[in-house]
Amino acid sequence: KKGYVMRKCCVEPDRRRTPFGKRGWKMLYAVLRDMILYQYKDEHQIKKGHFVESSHNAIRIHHALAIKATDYTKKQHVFRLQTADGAEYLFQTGDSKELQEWLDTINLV
Ligand code: I3P
Repeated sequence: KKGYVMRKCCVEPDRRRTPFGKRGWKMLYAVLRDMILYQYKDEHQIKKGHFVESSHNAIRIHHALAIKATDYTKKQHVFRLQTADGAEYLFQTGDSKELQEWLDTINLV
């Protein structure tokens, strides 16, 4: 599964709240492969192997949980991703079908 999404970091892998100034939404191209959610600036960066510049560009999905973020009302079609190490992200997808596809893919690996 791959596609453009918007991402917001909420909780860091050390379980601390993502610091102010790093909590913004960012558009990126996400690719789920081998239980890792890779994040690229755009689809053309995949072959070059250029990830987004951030400490969150390869999120391990093993024992992670993706749930629809019904408590987050500022944007539509958003899911929350909680990883095994305690990090937390919000991802906004294009529509409800995309949202469900991401949830199914992440939760079934
Ligand atoms: C954040 C940015 C986010 C906002 C977040 C801000 O600022 O404005 O859009 O989240 O609010 O901290 P920055 O870009 O400087 O990191 P929302 O869009 O969800 O409001 P938050 O601190 O309440 O998470």
